Amino acid sequence: MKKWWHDKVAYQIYPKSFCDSNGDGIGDLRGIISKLDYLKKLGVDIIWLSPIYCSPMVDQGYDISDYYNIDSQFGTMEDMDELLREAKARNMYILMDLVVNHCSDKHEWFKKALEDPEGEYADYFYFREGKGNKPPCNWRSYFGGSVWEKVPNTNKYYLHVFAKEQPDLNWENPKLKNEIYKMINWWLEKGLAGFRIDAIINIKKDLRFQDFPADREDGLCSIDRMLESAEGVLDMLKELKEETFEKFGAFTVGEVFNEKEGELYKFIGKDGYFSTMFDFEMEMLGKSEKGWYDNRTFTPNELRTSIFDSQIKTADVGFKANIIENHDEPRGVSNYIPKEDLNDKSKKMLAAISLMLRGIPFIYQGQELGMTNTKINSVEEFDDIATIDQYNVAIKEGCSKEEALEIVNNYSRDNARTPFQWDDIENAGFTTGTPWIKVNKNYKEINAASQVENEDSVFNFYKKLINLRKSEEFKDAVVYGTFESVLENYDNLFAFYREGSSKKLMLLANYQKEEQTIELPKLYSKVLLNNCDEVKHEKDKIILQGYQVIILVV
Ligand code: TEU
Ligand code: CA
Repeated sequence: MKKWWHDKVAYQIYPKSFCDSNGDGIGDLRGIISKLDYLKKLGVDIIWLSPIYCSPMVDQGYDISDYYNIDSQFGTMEDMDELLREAKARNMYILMDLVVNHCSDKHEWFKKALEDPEGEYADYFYFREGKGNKPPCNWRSYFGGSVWEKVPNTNKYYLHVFAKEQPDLNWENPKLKNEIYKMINWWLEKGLAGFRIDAIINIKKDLRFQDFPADREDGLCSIDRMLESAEGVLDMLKELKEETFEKFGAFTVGEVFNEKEGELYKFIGKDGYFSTMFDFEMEMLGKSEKGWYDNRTFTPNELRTSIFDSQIKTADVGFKANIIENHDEPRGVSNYIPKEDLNDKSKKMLAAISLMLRGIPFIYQGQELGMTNTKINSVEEFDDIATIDQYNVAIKEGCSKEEALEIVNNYSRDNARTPFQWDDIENAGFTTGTPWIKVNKNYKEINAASQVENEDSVFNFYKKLINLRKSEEFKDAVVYGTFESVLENYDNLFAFYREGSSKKLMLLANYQKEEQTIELPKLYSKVLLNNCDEVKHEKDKIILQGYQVIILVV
């Protein structure tokens, strides 16, 4: 059955870094409102806002101290209401970030819990007795160190799988669950279209709180061991959906890592817990559980296999949400294209591959301009909590300072968080004040103002891809059509068909700087999109230039 969101294009805004309307160096809601027409021009329908709730910003808003209010640095509830109205007037939909695995240690629930560690509110969290002088078990938090933090003046500890300022909420407690449902419904009644749902698999814990074998010298184990052994998250997700999203026909996209084999349909199948969930296969490629220092590079062939396998696995189940980057990742173009080959041509190729896949495209702010990783020159310049941890992990594992710095430059979440590059005036037009995080030095070459004007820009290539997806003629193939990979015997070639009930398209991408000669299995009738000036032929063969991508009607 077709759903209203199947043919939509989504866009993630990281509010703090998008557009500052009042010169305090921090992006805000009025800044977003002022750029809705820009997003409309690109072809965006659905906008996901990273958290704008009240927050001490230890993890940039993913630590929420009040779910019912807007943090003053982003604006007011009136601004939010206006954003909802202005979006609606443009047939656009707003999603907020739903961060309910944990809250902030400054949330009133947690403050009350600390005041009375035996009382009602302690049970909104996981307060547990230590083992002698030691915490209840040896799990490592995502941001380093134990997941347990001492509750002052007791032998108890509270659980935090992220930072210690992000205590985990106890989803076993019906009172807590009902508070969360109430809050979600309150927002949906206000006119939100839905949510992006943060770290949702984490809500179910292995309540035995047992040790697992240590995997680093710190004596701790990856939190993934706990997630693998926890059972029952599916029941929680079902109830969550029934109590909230389902009643409103809300659109939801889950941040789901490592769902268990064969359970995909429960997440995004016909009666799935979510509308869709992110496809993280390409993001996970080469990543090591040991830390960023141990990540490995990968070849275009490996990338192809990971993307195509995921397309095939999802085909009969539902739609995944396709991304090449987000606020937790380095910039896609920097991550997936070798430095020496990074140019508009290769950026467009990556764009075409991503947007022509079956699924819902999510574009991260600045991706449509081909924004790149930034350069971090010293430890003092990091802002992100994960980056600081990973720098220390690298040093502990024997990397030199220079090596550690290079590693975090490659993977830091700060890469995605530098200000949006609007134009070539000071601070890239992001703010008239001092930006909270440094602007990428390349804003004079890469910015929206020049790209919107230039027919050949990365921006306009994205726009063409979006138009193709939405066109009456080809929507059936691009949105609803099947995915079939071909020509897999060629190296560094991404080739696939998208076939609808009447039209069949083919994408061909030469993922290398050298040209490559291809023998097509079928004749084509038309070139719909090309990132080069021409399609070269030699008899009935096609010669693809380095990083050329073409979309054909076959
Ligand atoms: O991310 C969940 C998550 O698993 C990440 O922490 C991931 O491990 C990390 O980014 C790797 O560098 C979500 C949010 O997207 C992230 O921004 C938050 O920090 C995190 O939850 C906690 O809310
Ligand atoms: Ca501001």
